[in-house]
Amino acid sequence: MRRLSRDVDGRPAAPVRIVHLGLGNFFRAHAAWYTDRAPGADAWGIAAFTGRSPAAAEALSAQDGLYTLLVRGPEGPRPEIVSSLSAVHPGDDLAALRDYFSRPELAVVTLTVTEAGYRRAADGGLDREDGGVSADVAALLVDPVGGTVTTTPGRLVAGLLARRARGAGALAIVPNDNVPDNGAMVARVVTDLADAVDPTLRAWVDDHVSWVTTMVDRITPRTTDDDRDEVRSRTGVDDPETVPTEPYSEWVLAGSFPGGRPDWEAVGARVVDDVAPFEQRKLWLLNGAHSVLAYGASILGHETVADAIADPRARAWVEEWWEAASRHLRLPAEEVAGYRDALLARFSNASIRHLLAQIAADGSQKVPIRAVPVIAAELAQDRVEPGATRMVAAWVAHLRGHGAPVTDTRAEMLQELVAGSVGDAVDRVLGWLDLDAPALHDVVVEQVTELESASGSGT
Ligand code: CS2
Repeated sequence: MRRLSRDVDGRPAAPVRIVHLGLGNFFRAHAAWYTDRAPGADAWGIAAFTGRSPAAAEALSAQDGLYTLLVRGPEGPRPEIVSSLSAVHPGDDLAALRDYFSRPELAVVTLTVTEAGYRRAADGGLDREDGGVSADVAALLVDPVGGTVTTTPGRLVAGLLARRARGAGALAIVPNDNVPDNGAMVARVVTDLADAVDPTLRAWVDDHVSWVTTMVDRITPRTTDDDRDEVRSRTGVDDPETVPTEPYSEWVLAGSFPGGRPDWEAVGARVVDDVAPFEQRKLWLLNGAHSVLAYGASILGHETVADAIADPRARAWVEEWWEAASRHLRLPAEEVAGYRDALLARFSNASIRHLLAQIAADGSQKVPIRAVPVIAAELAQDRVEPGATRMVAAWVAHLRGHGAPVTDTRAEMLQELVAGSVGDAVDRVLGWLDLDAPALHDVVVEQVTELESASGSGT
């Protein structure tokens, strides 16, 4: 069976002007795909560093950085080859990372490291208690040009130190993770770490780094054998690095690019002054509904988003959640209605096997930003509606052992929060979420109790 190679399948590798951290499926279906299709793509190569799957570096390098995007839409699956990865490195190749950062032609650094990857403390700043963070600070204090770092803020500071040492000029840092105001968020953790390592670095960073804020969207699950088989039978190529995705895609960016950037707008990205309305629309309506389903519908026994949304009970939970969230969006009602219809179609796409268990992971990072702003806005209007609180209730039931398995970087702390009676668990979780309003307690306790009995009955 044939393997991909640039001699046959793709364009020649473009010179590296973008570094990416976190080479997972989402990046390959999103920013790498926009970069590949942008006019002038032959001048914008990406050097990508793996995150949680270092083996991908070897597998992708063996096929010259090329991979097949399998776009699964209503007209059937459509394979597309993406050529924008000019080099792929394991995440611990710090020599390569420092080398790219010290090149003046490097203009953009993109990130998809998941919400947990930024190592934030509860106040949004860098979590100095995190073992990886303190090890990175210690390593860079001892050896700023060669110290071994592992966290995302640590790797960025190591890169920026190398860039400053070479006088290589300004660049843009572009986080592509689902966190509100993600440009300011990454700026904060990186400058916190920089301050701890070298107090003179902040002034250089202020002058040389542009923090770009984004909203990103494309539903991209993990690859299955079925995806690889589909590519094999349609193209005659054996591509273990196939990435399945949906046809829909959105990328909204705000911020400057002092070293230039690919013409992403020509292929559908939007550059705006304020990302916030887009980000709330997407985070609350899409990701919020995802979390409602991940916790709630997995308790009903469903495995994927498409299965869950076909169940009238789970679908009603999503609609109720949307009713509550939509009341607080700063967007025209027709736009919200159109977006909700589109979401129903996207969630119903059964050719995408999007596992609820995958979405359920890292709830400690997701629930606070997906549920809390909506519940708080409801409380400010004296409303406590079950539609708004169900995500939290289902999360509590999930943490207490119902539905999808618990995978969370803060699992131990969460287990302590939900121990004991339902009432105590709800109190502690609401307190942890800074939602102390007494009016919420009874509603959430009733919902958790209901969900736990649904789980027991297996319906
Ligand atoms: C999902 C997202 O896993 C999750 O938390 O809600 O990955 C979602 O699929 C993407 O944000 C869609 O753009």
